[in-house]
Amino acid sequence: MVPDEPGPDAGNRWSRAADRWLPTRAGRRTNLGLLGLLLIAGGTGVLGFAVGTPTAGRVIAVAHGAAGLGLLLLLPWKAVVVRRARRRPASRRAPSAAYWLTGLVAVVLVSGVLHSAGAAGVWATSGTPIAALQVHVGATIVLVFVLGVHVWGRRQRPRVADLDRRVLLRTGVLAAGSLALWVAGEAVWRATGTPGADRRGTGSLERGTDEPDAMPVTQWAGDTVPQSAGTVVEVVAGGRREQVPVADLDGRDTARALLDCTGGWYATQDWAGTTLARLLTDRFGADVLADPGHSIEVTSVTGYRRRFPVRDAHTTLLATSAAGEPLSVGHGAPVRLVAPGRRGVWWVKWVTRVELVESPWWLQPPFPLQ
Ligand SMILES: Nc1nc2c(c(=O)[nH]1)N[C@H]1C(S)=C(S)[C@@H](COP(=O)(O)O)O[C@H]1N2
Ligand SMILES: [Mo]
Repeated sequence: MVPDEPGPDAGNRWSRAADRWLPTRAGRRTNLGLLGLLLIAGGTGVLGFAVGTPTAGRVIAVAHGAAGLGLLLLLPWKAVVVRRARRRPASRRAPSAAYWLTGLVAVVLVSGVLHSAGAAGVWATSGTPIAALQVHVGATIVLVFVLGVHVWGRRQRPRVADLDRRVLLRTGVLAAGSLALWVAGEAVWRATGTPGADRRGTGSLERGTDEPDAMPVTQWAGDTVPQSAGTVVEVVAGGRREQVPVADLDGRDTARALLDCTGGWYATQDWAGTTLARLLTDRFGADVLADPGHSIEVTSVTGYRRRFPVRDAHTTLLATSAAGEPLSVGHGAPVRLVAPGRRGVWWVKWVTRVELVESPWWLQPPFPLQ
């Protein structure tokens, strides 16, 4: 690490010793490398919440972890850039955004590593532990704003010359080094037997498989458990509508499926209810699902909603029970969606309405707004 210098006097002994050992060619490429890693980490972080399938989820989670850890590899170079900036007259020095940035990146990195180690909570306020992952996401949101300010002030346009062979080679070395750090981290979790060793590909930890009561009750940002949910589901397609009593949905179809919450936990249950395909085709005929450009919108009594491609209709269940017991209120009673292969945010609870709509499923916010 770089010894903290007292001021702009560059000539002292520490500084000269450091100059000899530290990388000499630090500069815009270091900054571009850091920005690239941050963008990869941020992008894969958001994608990781959207993707629910194991293989894609794993690739994204590994890229996310490696990009985050890769920042550490560029630290010695960045230290030189910072040291140089500190020698400039005070008026031209980095404003305090840079210090905030350093602190925030540290919080994001440490909370990310804690989560991957399997830490359930980092501290408790009034008995509810705040998950490391919540700190990670919260600090990232603040980081995005501060980083925006910091980068905007010192925009550096990539040049064609940045694509020479040496740079490509270094990029490869950085990528390999980042991956190696990630692998080393996993090896440590394994060797020490931390809970993080048993993470799912998405990074989630197991909580309450085959025991719905032990499974966490989780709300997406801002939604709350309703006082009461109706006992009828309104089913709509092509201008026709039917009121379906929830009792009619009981146990006609079953699925053993895994709920993986972006909050960092997962559980597998035996769910029972009725598939969306059966619900719709029984009432409106087989043709109702024929157009692949259509989608199925599932709405909660709270207003929370998600739209699904019609191809999902055969695997997606309106479930009324888990592990042979009726759902609890927290888990979506009397009826909730079970969407195998999709992250928890898609599993709409307290369903009141299922509608076949003529627009495609991707015409919706990537995450619920409620
Ligand atoms: N209506 C509604 N459904 C919802 C949510 C919500 O906030 N409101 N949260 C979703 C999220 S993020 C997850 S992970 C699962 C959690 O289901 P559980 O509380 O039964 O464990 O429900 C999903 N369904
Ligand atoms: Mo979730």
